[in-house]
Amino acid sequence: MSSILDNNPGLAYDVAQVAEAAGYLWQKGWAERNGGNITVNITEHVTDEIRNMPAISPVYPIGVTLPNLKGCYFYCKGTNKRMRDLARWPMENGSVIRILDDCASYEIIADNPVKPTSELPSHLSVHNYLIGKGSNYKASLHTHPIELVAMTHCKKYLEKDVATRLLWSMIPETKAFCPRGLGIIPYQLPGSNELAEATIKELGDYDVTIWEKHGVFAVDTDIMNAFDQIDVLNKSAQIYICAKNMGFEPDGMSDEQMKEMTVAFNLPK
Ligand code: 2HA
Ligand code: ZN
Repeated sequence: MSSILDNNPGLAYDVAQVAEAAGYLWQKGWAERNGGNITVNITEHVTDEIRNMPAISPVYPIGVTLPNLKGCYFYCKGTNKRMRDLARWPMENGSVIRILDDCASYEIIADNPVKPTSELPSHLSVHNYLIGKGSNYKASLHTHPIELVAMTHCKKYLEKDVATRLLWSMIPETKAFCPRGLGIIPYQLPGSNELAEATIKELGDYDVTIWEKHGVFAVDTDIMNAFDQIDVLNKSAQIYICAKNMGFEPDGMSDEQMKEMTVAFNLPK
């Protein structure tokens, strides 16, 4: 069977990266059943041939109007699809969609009529926001990292920047590779527009946000970078929990050590 990926190395590479990341999410235990979702703005790889491809689905409403998405194309994980299956068969467990000119609806164009993720309103609203501010970020990733989600069940970690400072202080690399920290988003219904709006508000200040008692939502230039930011944060959460399990509260890097590292790595304060 022919695929939209044929003769399009840029697009094939993006989708291969999504499949690789999906495998990591499963291996880490962050993607039970159909948990988590991924969307990537692939518009830069779209050729005239792709623009002329007919729809293979009905037109579906997005649920919101997103003016910056006019003419955009996205690879989206399918709703109810498993990350572990997507890792092996990305075009059977996800699809490429075209945003229609009303900026409020979409159609599937390839390879199979796999309906996109239930978090599509959040994902597309975020892409609309990123394009609007001239960002070069193309990927958004939602997943359920165990230790980070566990921390959101405790009020003190939900206060602004408390978790960020704690996680940064566990190991120098965490601030180096997640320099904007972790934004906190109070509980909202999964898939709701309220959740999308709250996420966008926090993405002004953070690349990685956490949905209370649910999971993480991260954005970056590509899917691997989005994954890596979550991975370094969750590693720090594991170190913190490991120390607590050994029976002590970890000291964390001192303010002096944090300051020295911030200057040495040229990081934002
Ligand atoms: O797509 O994780 O939040 C499955 C989810 C929804
Ligand atoms: Zn989820």
